[in-house]
Amino acid sequence: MRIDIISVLPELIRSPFEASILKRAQQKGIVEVHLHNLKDFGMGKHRQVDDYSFGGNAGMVLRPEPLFACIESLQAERTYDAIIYTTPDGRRFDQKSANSLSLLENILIICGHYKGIDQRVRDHFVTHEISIGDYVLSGGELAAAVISDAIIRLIPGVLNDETSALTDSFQDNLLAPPVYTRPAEFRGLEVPEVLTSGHFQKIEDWNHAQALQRTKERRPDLLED
Ligand code: 6GU
Repeated sequence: MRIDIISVLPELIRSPFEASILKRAQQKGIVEVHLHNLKDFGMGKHRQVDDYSFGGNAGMVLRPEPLFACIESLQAERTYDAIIYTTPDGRRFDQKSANSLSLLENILIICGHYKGIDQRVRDHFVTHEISIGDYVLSGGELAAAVISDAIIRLIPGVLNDETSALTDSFQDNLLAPPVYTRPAEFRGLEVPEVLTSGHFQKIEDWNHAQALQRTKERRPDLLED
Protein backbone atom coordinates (compact mmCIF):
# COMPACT_ATOMS: atom_id res chain seq x y z
CA MET A 1 0.00 0.00 0.00
CA ARG A 2 1.03 3.58 -0.59
CA ILE A 3 -0.44 6.54 1.31
CA ASP A 4 0.20 10.11 0.13
CA ILE A 5 -0.76 12.90 2.51
CA ILE A 6 -1.14 16.54 1.45
CA SER A 7 -0.90 19.07 4.26
CA VAL A 8 0.06 22.67 5.02
CA LEU A 9 1.74 21.37 8.19
CA PRO A 10 3.39 18.04 7.36
CA GLU A 11 5.74 18.40 10.39
CA LEU A 12 2.71 17.89 12.57
CA ILE A 13 2.40 14.26 11.55
CA ARG A 14 5.91 13.14 10.69
CA SER A 15 6.58 11.53 14.06
CA PRO A 16 3.68 9.01 14.20
CA PHE A 17 5.06 7.44 11.04
CA GLU A 18 8.59 7.32 12.41
CA ALA A 19 7.88 5.20 15.48
CA SER A 20 6.70 1.75 16.44
CA ILE A 21 4.30 -0.24 14.29
CA LEU A 22 3.96 2.34 11.50
CA LYS A 23 7.73 2.64 11.20
CA ARG A 24 8.17 -1.13 11.11
CA ALA A 25 5.46 -1.53 8.46
CA GLN A 26 7.43 0.85 6.24
CA GLN A 27 10.76 -0.83 6.97
CA LYS A 28 9.24 -4.18 6.06
CA GLY A 29 8.22 -2.65 2.72
CA ILE A 30 4.53 -3.31 3.35
CA VAL A 31 3.52 0.33 3.24
CA GLU A 32 4.97 3.62 1.99
CA VAL A 33 3.83 6.91 3.49
CA HIS A 34 4.71 10.15 1.68
CA LEU A 35 4.02 13.59 3.14
CA HIS A 36 3.61 16.51 0.73
CA ASN A 37 3.77 20.15 1.76
CA LEU A 38 1.01 22.09 0.01
CA LYS A 39 3.15 25.24 0.32
CA ASP A 40 5.46 23.74 -2.33
CA PHE A 41 2.56 24.42 -4.70
CA GLY A 42 1.68 27.80 -3.19
CA MET A 43 1.20 30.93 -5.28
CA GLY A 44 3.52 33.88 -5.68
CA LYS A 45 6.70 34.61 -3.83
CA HIS A 46 4.95 34.02 -0.49
CA ARG A 47 3.75 30.59 -1.62
CA GLN A 48 0.23 31.52 -0.62
CA VAL A 49 -2.16 28.62 -0.18
CA ASP A 50 -5.19 30.21 1.52
CA ASP A 51 -7.53 33.16 1.18
CA TYR A 52 -10.69 34.69 2.65
CA SER A 53 -13.92 32.90 1.90
CA PHE A 54 -16.44 34.48 -0.46
CA GLY A 55 -19.57 35.50 1.38
CA GLY A 56 -17.79 36.97 4.33
CA ASN A 57 -17.76 33.99 6.71
CA ALA A 58 -14.91 34.15 9.19
CA GLY A 59 -11.78 32.13 8.55
CA MET A 60 -9.40 31.20 5.77
CA VAL A 61 -10.00 28.61 3.06
CA LEU A 62 -7.39 26.65 1.10
CA ARG A 63 -7.41 27.92 -2.49
CA PRO A 64 -8.06 25.55 -5.38
CA GLU A 65 -4.95 26.27 -7.49
CA PRO A 66 -2.29 24.79 -5.16
CA LEU A 67 -4.49 21.78 -4.36
CA PHE A 68 -5.30 21.10 -8.02
CA ALA A 69 -1.59 21.39 -8.89
CA CYS A 70 -0.46 19.14 -6.06
CA ILE A 71 -3.14 16.48 -6.61
CA GLU A 72 -2.64 16.46 -10.39
CA SER A 73 1.13 16.08 -10.02
CA LEU A 74 0.53 13.00 -7.82
CA GLN A 75 -2.12 11.61 -10.17
CA ALA A 76 0.37 11.87 -13.03
CA GLU A 77 2.40 9.16 -11.23
CA ARG A 78 -0.38 6.75 -10.20
CA THR A 79 -4.10 6.19 -9.98
CA TYR A 80 -5.63 6.55 -6.54
CA ASP A 81 -8.21 4.05 -5.31
CA ALA A 82 -9.43 6.58 -2.75
CA ILE A 83 -8.97 10.32 -2.34
CA ILE A 84 -9.88 11.14 1.24
CA TYR A 85 -10.59 14.60 2.63
CA THR A 86 -10.44 14.87 6.42
CA THR A 87 -13.18 17.17 7.68
CA PRO A 88 -15.51 17.42 10.68
CA ASP A 89 -18.47 17.43 8.25
CA GLY A 90 -17.42 14.09 6.75
CA ARG A 91 -18.79 10.64 7.45
CA ARG A 92 -17.78 9.27 10.85
CA PHE A 93 -14.79 6.93 10.62
CA ASP A 94 -15.17 3.47 12.13
CA GLN A 95 -13.60 0.00 12.07
CA LYS A 96 -15.68 -1.01 9.06
CA SER A 97 -14.29 1.91 7.03
CA ALA A 98 -10.76 1.02 8.19
CA ASN A 99 -11.25 -2.58 7.09
CA SER A 100 -12.34 -1.64 3.57
CA LEU A 101 -9.68 1.05 3.10
CA SER A 102 -7.00 -1.44 4.21
CA LEU A 103 -7.66 -3.46 1.04
CA LEU A 104 -6.69 -0.60 -1.29
CA GLU A 105 -3.36 -0.07 -3.04
CA ASN A 106 -3.03 3.73 -3.40
CA ILE A 107 -4.65 6.21 -1.02
CA LEU A 108 -4.40 10.01 -1.10
CA ILE A 109 -5.36 11.99 2.00
CA ILE A 110 -5.97 15.73 1.81
CA CYS A 111 -5.80 17.38 5.22
CA GLY A 112 -8.31 20.15 5.75
CA HIS A 113 -7.14 23.31 7.50
CA TYR A 114 -8.52 26.62 8.69
CA LYS A 115 -12.16 26.73 7.54
CA GLY A 116 -11.54 23.98 5.02
CA ILE A 117 -10.74 23.68 1.33
CA ASP A 118 -12.46 25.23 -1.68
CA GLN A 119 -15.58 23.17 -2.47
CA ARG A 120 -14.41 22.74 -6.10
CA VAL A 121 -11.56 20.51 -4.92
CA ARG A 122 -14.03 18.32 -3.06
CA ASP A 123 -16.37 18.15 -6.05
CA HIS A 124 -13.58 17.37 -8.50
CA PHE A 125 -11.33 14.89 -6.72
CA VAL A 126 -12.54 13.66 -3.35
CA THR A 127 -14.06 10.17 -3.11
CA HIS A 128 -14.31 9.88 0.71
CA GLU A 129 -15.01 12.69 3.21
CA ILE A 130 -14.12 11.43 6.66
CA SER A 131 -14.49 12.80 10.20
CA ILE A 132 -12.91 10.96 13.13
CA GLY A 133 -15.53 12.05 15.69
CA ASP A 134 -17.90 14.73 16.84
CA TYR A 135 -15.42 17.35 18.00
CA VAL A 136 -13.33 19.91 16.14
CA LEU A 137 -9.55 19.65 15.61
CA SER A 138 -7.33 22.53 14.49
CA GLY A 139 -6.58 20.70 11.27
CA GLY A 140 -7.03 17.41 9.48
CA GLU A 141 -3.45 16.23 10.13
CA LEU A 142 -4.12 14.38 13.37
CA ALA A 143 -7.19 12.82 11.78
CA ALA A 144 -5.06 11.70 8.81
CA ALA A 145 -2.59 10.07 11.22
CA VAL A 146 -5.43 8.32 13.06
CA ILE A 147 -6.98 7.04 9.84
CA SER A 148 -3.59 5.88 8.50
CA ASP A 149 -2.75 4.04 11.71
CA ALA A 150 -6.12 2.28 11.80
CA ILE A 151 -5.70 1.19 8.16
CA ILE A 152 -2.04 0.19 8.20
CA ARG A 153 -2.26 -2.10 11.24
CA LEU A 154 -4.85 -4.20 9.38
CA ILE A 155 -2.58 -5.01 6.44
CA PRO A 156 -1.37 -8.63 6.66
CA GLY A 157 2.22 -8.81 7.94
CA VAL A 158 2.14 -5.48 9.79
CA LEU A 159 1.31 -6.92 13.19
CA ASN A 160 3.57 -9.69 14.44
CA ASP A 161 0.71 -11.78 15.77
CA GLU A 162 -1.73 -11.76 12.89
CA THR A 163 -4.64 -12.77 15.05
CA SER A 164 -4.28 -9.75 17.26
CA ALA A 165 -6.04 -7.42 14.80
CA LEU A 166 -8.89 -9.91 14.62
CA THR A 167 -9.39 -9.81 18.39
CA ASP A 168 -9.40 -6.00 18.60
CA SER A 169 -12.35 -4.15 19.99
CA PHE A 170 -14.99 -3.49 17.27
CA GLN A 171 -13.93 -6.28 14.88
CA ASP A 172 -17.07 -8.20 15.82
CA ASN A 173 -19.01 -5.19 17.14
CA LEU A 174 -17.83 -6.06 20.66
CA LEU A 175 -15.43 -4.23 22.95
CA ALA A 176 -12.37 -6.22 24.01
CA PRO A 177 -12.54 -8.20 27.28
CA PRO A 178 -10.24 -7.30 30.22
CA VAL A 179 -6.69 -8.64 29.96
CA TYR A 180 -4.18 -9.68 32.62
CA THR A 181 -0.52 -10.58 32.70
CA ARG A 182 1.86 -11.93 35.34
CA PRO A 183 1.99 -12.07 38.31
CA ALA A 184 -1.13 -14.16 38.95
CA GLU A 185 -1.39 -12.45 42.31
CA PHE A 186 -0.29 -8.87 43.00
CA ARG A 187 -0.81 -7.15 46.38
CA GLY A 188 -3.54 -9.64 47.08
CA LEU A 189 -5.28 -8.86 43.76
CA GLU A 190 -5.85 -12.05 41.82
CA VAL A 191 -6.22 -12.79 38.13
CA PRO A 192 -9.60 -14.48 37.44
CA GLU A 193 -9.04 -18.17 38.04
CA VAL A 194 -10.39 -19.32 34.69
CA LEU A 195 -7.55 -17.51 32.87
CA THR A 196 -4.88 -19.53 34.66
CA SER A 197 -6.79 -22.82 34.29
CA GLY A 198 -5.30 -23.72 30.90
CA HIS A 199 -8.81 -24.75 29.80
CA PHE A 200 -9.02 -23.23 26.30
CA GLN A 201 -12.77 -23.48 25.77
CA LYS A 202 -13.60 -22.08 29.21
CA ILE A 203 -11.25 -19.16 28.60
CA GLU A 204 -12.88 -18.43 25.23
CA ASP A 205 -16.34 -18.52 26.81
CA TRP A 206 -15.24 -16.26 29.67
CA ASN A 207 -13.67 -13.74 27.27
CA HIS A 208 -16.81 -13.65 25.16
CA ALA A 209 -19.08 -13.18 28.18
CA GLN A 210 -16.86 -10.35 29.48
CA ALA A 211 -16.77 -8.68 26.07
CA LEU A 212 -20.54 -8.85 25.85
CA GLN A 213 -21.01 -7.47 29.37
CA ARG A 214 -18.61 -4.57 28.74
CA THR A 215 -20.30 -3.73 25.48
CA LYS A 216 -23.77 -3.77 27.10
CA GLU A 217 -22.58 -1.45 29.85
CA ARG A 218 -20.44 0.95 27.86
CA ARG A 219 -21.59 0.88 24.26
CA PRO A 220 -25.06 -0.63 23.96
CA ASP A 221 -25.35 1.13 20.58
CA LEU A 222 -22.86 -1.39 19.13
CA LEU A 223 -25.25 -4.26 19.85
CA GLU A 224 -28.14 -2.65 17.96
CA ASP A 225 -26.87 -3.44 14.44
CL1 6GU B 1 -11.17 14.89 9.98
N1 6GU B 1 -10.76 17.33 10.88
C1 6GU B 1 -10.92 18.29 11.80
N2 6GU B 1 -10.36 19.50 11.57
N3 6GU B 1 -11.59 18.14 12.90
C2 6GU B 1 -12.14 16.96 13.10
C3 6GU B 1 -12.02 15.89 12.21
C4 6GU B 1 -11.32 16.12 11.08
N4 6GU B 1 -12.68 14.84 12.69
C5 6GU B 1 -13.18 15.23 13.85
N5 6GU B 1 -12.86 16.50 14.10
